[in-house]
Order: sequence, then structure tokens, then C-alpha cells
Amino acid sequence: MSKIIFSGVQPTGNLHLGNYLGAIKNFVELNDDNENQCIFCVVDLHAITVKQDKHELKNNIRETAATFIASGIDTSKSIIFNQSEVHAHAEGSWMLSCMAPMGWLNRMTQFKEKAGKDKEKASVGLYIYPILMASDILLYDATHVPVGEDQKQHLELTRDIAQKFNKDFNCEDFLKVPEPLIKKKFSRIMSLKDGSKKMSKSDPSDLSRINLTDSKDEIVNKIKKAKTDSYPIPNEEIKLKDRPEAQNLLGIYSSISNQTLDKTLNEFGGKNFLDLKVQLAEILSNKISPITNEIKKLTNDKKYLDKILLDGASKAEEIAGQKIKEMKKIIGF
Ligand code: AQP
Repeated sequence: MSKIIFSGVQPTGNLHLGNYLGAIKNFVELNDDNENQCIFCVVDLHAITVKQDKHELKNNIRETAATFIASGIDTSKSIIFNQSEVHAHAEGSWMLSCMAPMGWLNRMTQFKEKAGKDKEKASVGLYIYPILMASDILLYDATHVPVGEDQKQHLELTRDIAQKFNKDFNCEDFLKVPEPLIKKKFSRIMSLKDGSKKMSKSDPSDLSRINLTDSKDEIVNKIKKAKTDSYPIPNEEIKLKDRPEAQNLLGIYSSISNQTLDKTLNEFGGKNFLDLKVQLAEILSNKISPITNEIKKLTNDKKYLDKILLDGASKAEEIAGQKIKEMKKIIGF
């Protein structure tokens, strides 16, 4: 059976190595398999759950689409569009909100982390973000959803919502229950400055992440300054326990080189971090720079990107619009 792949990335700027290794690199592999129907969404409605600058948002939408294409997603095979152009996402989100219990949402750890201590001031949108995400996925009958490890809980919620809708309305299998595609290894890339925090767009320190728009010099400098510990690199994975920064750098090296952690430990076991950092900066520059150059080229061609997004939205609208019609009928509208 062919797979229907759906995933999204927020146009919140500073797309980084975590987004690439945790999600976009997998999108490209899935896009390359002709058996798959892939739909990749620039989730701009999700972005506005926290305040955005209107001009930056527009540029970030284009830059996110450019990053998909520059990373290797082929627009003749996959649909790329932005969420706010397809009304069904917001409409579906409302209908699903009306059947998802608050207790389920109260368990979402990402809301707790993002809202922080000042929960009362967080937007309602941030709170119901996972329901919009469920709507995104379920409107396309997605069978598989490639995401980084941080989205695991939201995907479990999507599965629960689909099952509850089907049960409440006695419409078995109407909303397809999707499978998460989360890589077993290297699906959570950590900050270069603190191995206990995920690499993040919103970290105030630019040194904590490799942006996909960084120059070679910036990559070399950030890797040079990345936090490590004072022990040599071990040759067994078990000896990486309680060494989050070492784990992270070795994980990044393995993931970007498409090799196992064991192989990386064979290569670097017994050496010091300087050796690893020199090689890591080189391989990152070699892999990221062509993407960076292509992103720059594409973002200069706004017309081209707008056309890709418009064509994508019209294809997405056909699929999601039909599903929403059926959903409304089931509900009784
Ligand atoms: N550090 C990461 N490691 C692995 N995967 C990651 N992803 C994000 N960070 C890492 C994956 O990238 C995809 C798109 O993410 P997103 O744009 O929906 O969210 P985000 O990057 O987490 O961005 P935010 O929320 O705007 O900012 P921050 O990071 O500052 O909180 C997803 O598949 C995600 O799993």
C-alpha cells in the first residue's frame, strides 16, 4: 500500500540543524520514494500562536518553502503549501476542538514548557495548537508523519482524537489513525551550549544552534565553541551515559554522515574533542553550504516561491476540502 506522508514546519525563522536532521532530511528520503504521496506544509497558523512580525512572517514563509526545495524536495512529486491558504485546516481544527477533552490537552508538555510560569498570559492558540496539528494531519488521511522526537506526544494526541471522532460519530476508519515516523536515533538534536536543552529557534544564543543559513565560517566557529567535557571520546556507547554534550556532537556527526554511532565511536574513540570538532565542522559545511546557497538563490525569486505555494495550496485544497465536506456531513451540518 502506498503511504501518504504529511508533515509541517513553522515559519518562525532560524531553521536549524535540529529541524534538518530531525525532520527535513527525512522528508527528502520519503519524497525520493516514488511509492509515497508527500505533503509538506509551512504551518503559518501554528506560527502565530506566539507573536510574529508581519513582514518577517511573510519572508519566513517563503524561506521555509525555499528550505524544503533547497534540501531536495521535488515539487513535481510532493505538495508544498502554506496552511493559511487552505481554510479546511482551521475549520477542521474547530470541529475537533469540540470533541477533544481538555484533560487530554492539559497533559501536553510542550504547552507547559512554552507557556512557562506565565500560563495565564499564553494565547489560547498555543494551548490548542495540538488540535490544529491533528486537523492538519487527519484532513489528508496521512498514514505516516515524519517528525522529531519533541512532537511524539502531539502525534499520540492526534491518534487519540481520530479514534474518538470515529467512535463518537460511529464512522469507523473515517479519520485514519496515522503512524509517527520518528527516527530511533538522533531524532532530538540538542543545543550546542547545553546538552540538556533541545536545539531551538528561540534560544537567545545564536551559538546554541547551526542555522541553515549560516556561512562556513559561522559553522566552524560555532562547532569550535560547542560545549564538551574534559574526558576523551569513548569507544563504546555505554560510556557516553551522563555525557550529553559528547552524545550530541557524536550524534550529529553520525546523522549527517549517515552512519551508525558505533562507526563514529570506532573512528573517534580515544581521541580528543578537537579532532571530532575539526571533522564535524568540515562535514557540516560540506553538507549544509549547498543548501544555504540554494536557499539564498530561491529566496531572491519571490515570484517562483509564491507560485509553488499557490499551486501547492490548490492541490491541498482539493484533498482537504473534500474531507471537510464529509466531516461536516458526519457531524450533521
Ligand atoms: N532540536 C531538534 N531536534 C530534532 N528535531 C527537531 N525539530 C525541531 N527541533 C528539533 C523538528 O523539526 C520539525 C519542525 O519543527 P517546528 O518548526 O514545528 O518547531 P520547532 O523547531 O520546535 O520551532 P518553534 O516551536 O518555533 O521554536 P522553538 O524550537 O524555539 O521552540 C518538527 O518535526 C520538529 O519535531
